[in-house]
Amino acid sequence: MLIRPTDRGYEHPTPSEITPRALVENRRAWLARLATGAAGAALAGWAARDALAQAAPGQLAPLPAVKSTVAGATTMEKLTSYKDASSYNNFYEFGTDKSDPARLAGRLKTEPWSVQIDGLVKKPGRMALEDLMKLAPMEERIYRLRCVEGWSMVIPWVGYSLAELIRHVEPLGSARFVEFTTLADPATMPGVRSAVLDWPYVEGLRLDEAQHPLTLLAFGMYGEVLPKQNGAPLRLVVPWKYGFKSAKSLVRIRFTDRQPVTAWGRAAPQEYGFYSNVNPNVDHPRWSQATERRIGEDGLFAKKRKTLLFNGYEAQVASLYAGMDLKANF
Ligand SMILES: Nc1nc2c(c(=O)[nH]1)N[C@H]1C(S)=C(S)[C@@H](COP(=O)(O)O)O[C@H]1N2
Ligand SMILES: [Mo]
Repeated sequence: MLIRPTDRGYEHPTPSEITPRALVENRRAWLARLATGAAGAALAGWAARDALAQAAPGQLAPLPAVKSTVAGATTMEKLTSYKDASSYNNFYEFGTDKSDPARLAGRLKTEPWSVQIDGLVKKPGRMALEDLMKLAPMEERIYRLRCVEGWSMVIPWVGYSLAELIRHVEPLGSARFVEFTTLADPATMPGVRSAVLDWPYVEGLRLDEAQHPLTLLAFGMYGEVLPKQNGAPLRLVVPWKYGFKSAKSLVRIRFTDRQPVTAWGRAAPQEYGFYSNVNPNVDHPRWSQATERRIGEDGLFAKKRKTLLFNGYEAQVASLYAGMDLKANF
């Protein structure tokens, strides 16, 4: 987020090494599912090849899922490699370098874990991770995620619509927004001792955005539980918004009648608006948002991609913003 003027650019990680053991033992179910999707024989071959190239190393617990039927929840685009998705991260609680989270997040203690649900809701309380994981069937959702810094990835997430949890806890009629707070533990997160943000990391959505079927409560990726650097044990993924709205390692979900003050909004309100919908027509004050680099395509001859309105999810989400001035409500 704090792109220094001398941005060194993307440091390309080495290509992932996939062990035959991992492929055979750990990935079989996931690969089979990808290969037998609705796409038919020819595409099944393509999907299987893509999956073989992008498989997780099989060191984390598998997290089985069914293919999502939610509109917009899949794409034929090539998946980002697991290696890239789990080694080029923003998770400032572990430091501001892209490599810090993968290096330091191992200290994060994800068991036991619970999420406090409170505010304007009929059923407040603390929900254990195990209960949250049983609340709805796990689905695989292949989403593009675009960082405000100008890079994007295509990641197969595992989770269910946040709407399922919202329905379960029954918001009051007065609830208009949802505030998300993430873990800030100085003992395990070296980054929270620095003043780069006012901790804890807080994000927010309008209630109807939070209830949109594409808004994902994610527990896994690439057929396994989330790596710690990607926000274990549970995080948001809001694919039509800049990546910073997708808060990692959630500990509290609060329903409110006022627009939440977010960590990035507090740090630089003129740069990070509450909506932060991906929009090629609204530049960040310090750089254009018209194009993006797809991680994995960063070679010398790789062309930048055009950024799409709502990150390409316009058909699904544009109605949420009908009549709104997206330049004023950036
Ligand atoms: N708690 C927390 N959540 C966070 C961040 C963070 O620093 N702390 N960074 C955000 C940003 S800027 C991005 S781009 C995405 C990156 O997610 P990924 O590392 O899984 O790709 O996480 C978001 N969620
Ligand atoms: Mo980001």
